[in-house]
Amino acid sequence: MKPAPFDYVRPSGIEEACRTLAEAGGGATIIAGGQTLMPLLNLRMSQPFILVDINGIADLKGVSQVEGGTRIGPATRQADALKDATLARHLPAFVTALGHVGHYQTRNRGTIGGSVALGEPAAEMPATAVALGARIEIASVRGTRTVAADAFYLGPYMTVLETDELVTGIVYPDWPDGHLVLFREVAQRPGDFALVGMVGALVLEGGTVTRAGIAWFGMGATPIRARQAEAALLGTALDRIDPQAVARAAVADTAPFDDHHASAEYRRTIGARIFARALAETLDLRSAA
Ligand SMILES: Cc1cc2nc3c(=O)[nH]c(=O)nc-3n(C[C@@H](O)[C@H](O)[C@H](O)COP(=O)(O)OP(=O)(O)OC[C@H]3O[C@@H](n4cnc5c(N)ncnc54)[C@H](O)[C@@H]3O)c2cc1C
Repeated sequence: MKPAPFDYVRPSGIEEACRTLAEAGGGATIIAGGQTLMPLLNLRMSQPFILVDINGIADLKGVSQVEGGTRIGPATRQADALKDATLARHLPAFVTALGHVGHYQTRNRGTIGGSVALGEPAAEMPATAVALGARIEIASVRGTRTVAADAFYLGPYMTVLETDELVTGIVYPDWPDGHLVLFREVAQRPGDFALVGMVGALVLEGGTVTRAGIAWFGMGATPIRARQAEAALLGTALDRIDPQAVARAAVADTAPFDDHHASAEYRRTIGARIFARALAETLDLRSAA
C-alpha cells in the first residue's frame, strides 16, 4: 500500500518545527528515522496531513557532556550512538542495550529519540532511559519542559507528549566510572523486539551496592522500574545478596500480559530467570540461578 497524501516540511530549526506542529492542530507527525513510521504510513495506520522531517535540524543531533550527565540529541542515529566514545565511557548500559535494537540496517536510519518517543513497551531504549534515570527535554510553541523518563510513559505507544510537542534532548545522569551493567533479553530472533528483557546499572563500593537503577521491558504496558529489587540491593553487601530472591522481588513489580508471542506466565518465569542470572553474573556471585 501507499501512504495517504501528505505535505512534507523539513524545518531547519526547533522553533520552526514547533510552529509547524502547532499550526497543524494535531494533523502533523514528526518523522525521524522512519523505521516505525514509514510502515505505519504505508499501511495507512497513520494518516497525517503534514510530515515534519526533523533530520535537517542540527541542534537535535549529537552527544555532549552537560553538567551532571550526558545529553543525546534525539535525531542522533542509533548507529552513530553505538560508535560514540563518550557514550561508551559514561553509559555502557545504554550502549549494550542499543546493540540489541533492531538490525544494522535499521540502526543506520533509526534515531535515539524515535525509539524513546515511540513508547513501545518491549523496546530497549525506553527501559534504558527509565533504568538510568534519564530526563526528557520537550519543546513546543508554549515553551519547554523536562519530564523524568519514569513519568514519560503512560501505556503502549502512549507518552505524555502532546501532538504539538517535540523531544529535543535526552539527558542521562552521570554514573561513576567502573559501574556495573545489567542486561539480558529474550527474543525470538536477534533484532526482534524482546519477549522480555531487563537493563540497568549498579554501583559497588566496598563490597556493598550503593546505587541501583534497573528496569524491565516487555513486562507490562510501559517500561517498568524494578523498584523492589533496587530497594533489596541498596545498602546490601555482596555476600548477603540472593539473586533469586531479588529476581522474585523484581518480577513482583511487573504486569506482563498474554499476547500471540508469549503468555504472561512465561514472561514472569523467564523474567525471573534472566534477572537472577544477570545479577549473579554481573556481581560474580557463586549462587547463580
Ligand atoms: C525490522 C525492524 C526491527 C526492529 N527491531 C527493534 C528492536 O528490537 N527494538 C527497538 O526498540 N526497535 C526496533 N525497531 C524499531 C526501531 O528501528 C526504530 O528506530 C524506532 O522504533 C523508531 O525510531 P525512528 O527514528 O525510526 O522513528 P520514526 O519511525 O521516525 O518515528 C517513530 C515515532 O516517534 C515519533 N518521533 C520521532 N522523533 C521524535 C521526536 N524527536 N519528538 C517527538 N516524537 C518523535 C514519530 O512521530 C513517530 O510517532 C525495529 C524496526 C524494524 C524495521
